[in-house]
Amino acid sequence: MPVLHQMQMSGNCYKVRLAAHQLGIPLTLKEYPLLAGDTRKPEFLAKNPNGCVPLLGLEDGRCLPESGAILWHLSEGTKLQPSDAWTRAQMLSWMFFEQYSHEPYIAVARF
Ligand SMILES: N[C@@H](CCC(=O)N[C@@H](CS)C(=O)NCC(=O)O)C(=O)O
Repeated sequence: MPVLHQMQMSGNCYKVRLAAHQLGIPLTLKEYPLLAGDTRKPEFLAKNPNGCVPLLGLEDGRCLPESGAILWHLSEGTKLQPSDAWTRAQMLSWMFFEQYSHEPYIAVARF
């Protein structure tokens, strides 16, 4: 089963849990307490040199950071990702907007 390295209070991690739940994809959750510093330890940095969660660990050992990339990977070929090229580009447009214009201002302020 894939492992989601995550923080329960993180909106970026919530997006991944929500999509996986809607798709019926079971995930093992590995929690990284905010102030514990575990995302700065060599074991974690070997998986994601950027030192951030969410990080999706696949059963074959591959690791995928960045919530948008994880959402894209999980939703590939499912009802959550359109098949039409234009609509897929619109989906990406909203995902880039969320990361560049929403997350740093609204989500971080809320946090
Ligand atoms: N663009 C990244 C942002 C990841 C990010 O900022 N993660 C935060 C939690 S939301 C984190 O890991 N903070 C802990 C740390 O930096 O040690 C994504 O969407 O996954």
